[in-house]
Amino acid sequence: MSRWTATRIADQIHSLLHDTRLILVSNREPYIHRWDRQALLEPVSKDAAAPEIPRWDFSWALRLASRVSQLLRSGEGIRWTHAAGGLTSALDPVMQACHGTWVAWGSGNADRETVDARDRLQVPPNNPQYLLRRIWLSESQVRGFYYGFANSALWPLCHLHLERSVFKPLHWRHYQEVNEQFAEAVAQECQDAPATVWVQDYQLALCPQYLRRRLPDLSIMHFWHIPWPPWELYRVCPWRRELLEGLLGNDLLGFHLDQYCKNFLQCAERVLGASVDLKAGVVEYEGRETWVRPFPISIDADWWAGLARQRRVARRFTQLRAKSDLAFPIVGLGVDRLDYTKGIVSRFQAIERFLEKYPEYRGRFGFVQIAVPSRTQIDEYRQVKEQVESLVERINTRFGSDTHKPILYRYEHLEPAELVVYYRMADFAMVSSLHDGMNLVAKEFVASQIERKGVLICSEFAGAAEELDNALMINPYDMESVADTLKQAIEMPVEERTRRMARLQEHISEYNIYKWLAEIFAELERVRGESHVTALVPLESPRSGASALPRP
Ligand code: GDG
Repeated sequence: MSRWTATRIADQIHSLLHDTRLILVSNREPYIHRWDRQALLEPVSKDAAAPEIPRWDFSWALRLASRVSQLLRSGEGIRWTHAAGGLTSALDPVMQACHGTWVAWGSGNADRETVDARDRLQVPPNNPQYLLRRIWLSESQVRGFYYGFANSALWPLCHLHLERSVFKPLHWRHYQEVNEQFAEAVAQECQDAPATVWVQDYQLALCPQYLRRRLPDLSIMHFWHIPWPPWELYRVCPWRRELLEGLLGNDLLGFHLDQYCKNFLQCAERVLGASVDLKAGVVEYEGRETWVRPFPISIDADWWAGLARQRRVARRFTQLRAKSDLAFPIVGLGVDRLDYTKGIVSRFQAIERFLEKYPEYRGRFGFVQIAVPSRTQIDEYRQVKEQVESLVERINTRFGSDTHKPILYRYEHLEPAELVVYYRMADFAMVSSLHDGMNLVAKEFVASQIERKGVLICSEFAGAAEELDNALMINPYDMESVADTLKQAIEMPVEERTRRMARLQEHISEYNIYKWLAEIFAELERVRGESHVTALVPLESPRSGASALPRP
């Protein structure tokens, strides 16, 4: 069977959806509008900075207000960007092909200026293909719903960090309120034509149930991008019943791995007393069925390989390599949102141990860490940042000199065209997650390795480890053995590197993001009882070969 591509998905999406309209629901929006500070301030700041204006003269404020109103009228001064992130880039072409509606939080500071009276706009802004319906959240809702319950309670709980989970009734109330708001908006969007609703991730666990109350016959599915914890841990959540009931509003619920499905099914059984068929992967609760299935997410491997091959990438590659801070014979790489689940501290401890244990590599080895700022309003994230940065300093002081530093730390978000240069350049990449739903960085590194000389070192506790068995596996808690694996990666003969990388590439090129999408839609079709496919997708790893994909 030929490979799944964006075009093939686009061609089949209408029949996969049975000609219903696709309504995608996520916390993050695919297009963001922001005021361009330059356009806003330039004509004002020139005058405002003039020394002859006394400090008590507030005429600059009047000029700023008049500039804002002028820009508002003309629509100038507002810039839009495509939200960064694997999921939004993968789903955007699908939405463009099926002309559906995407419901999301309008988080840009000029988002309100660009919608119509029903909070909608056509996107992409330069080539309208589908509707974006924006939801507005107050500052206290963002604090309680997003930074609070979603990221200070659910995120640590699902990643097995019980000690970091904070359960506050106020956060929970905001979480319920925002999920109601999303459900209400989606219900409104469903009024015009028959729809299929696809909810994304852990910020919206209650949305399916709230939606089901409004529209009992609607087709609803959900993809949960992070792990689901085992029952022994999950049960500490004060709202364990409500979260499960929320998700059981779905017809189909997807996780990356079979293990997360099993954890969820066990929670439904033990917490709610629901009737669960573990083998078939189905829960029956209050007269309804929810099917629970593994769908390991992937990337658009061709897109990353294409980007890595671009001439500008090759030029930047040469430029970076010539810089003194990267002029090492061996370059390692880590790319992560700065999150405690990614195991960045353990990674640096292992690197320190490696340099201690194998002094012959001092001065010959450099490690680039791209740390993307994330959830900086939460204390836990600020603490981990401090911890990481002090370790970087310690290692650089201990093993560096005036001319070289073993760790090159970049705390910033890079454009994909810059990120790919590092993916392509690295002799090895290190994913050391303590627990991770999947980890797309591992797959992006593989896709971008066009010379096939890099080695992937992958934590056993990242979902990606189940598929990427040609990586070198590590247990990030075992510092001594991680240090030895680093040495093994560095000393791996070229033939072995190439062989392993070729196999990894074969896998992600077949199991790409489009196959992921096709499998989810085909399974929804089966669940609705309208499928021509008789076999179920088994509750096992994606390598099992059985598939519920429709024939092309
Ligand atoms: C959650 C789950 C699951 C990173 N730095 C830059 C940048 N990135 C992009 C990568 C990649 C994405 O961010 C990170 O994805 P991960 O999968 O590694 O991690 P999470 O953000 O925690 O994602 C995870 C995922 O959802 C999908 O289901 O795999 O387990 O935790 O795409 O490329 N992108 C750009 N510049 C950067 O500096 N442009």
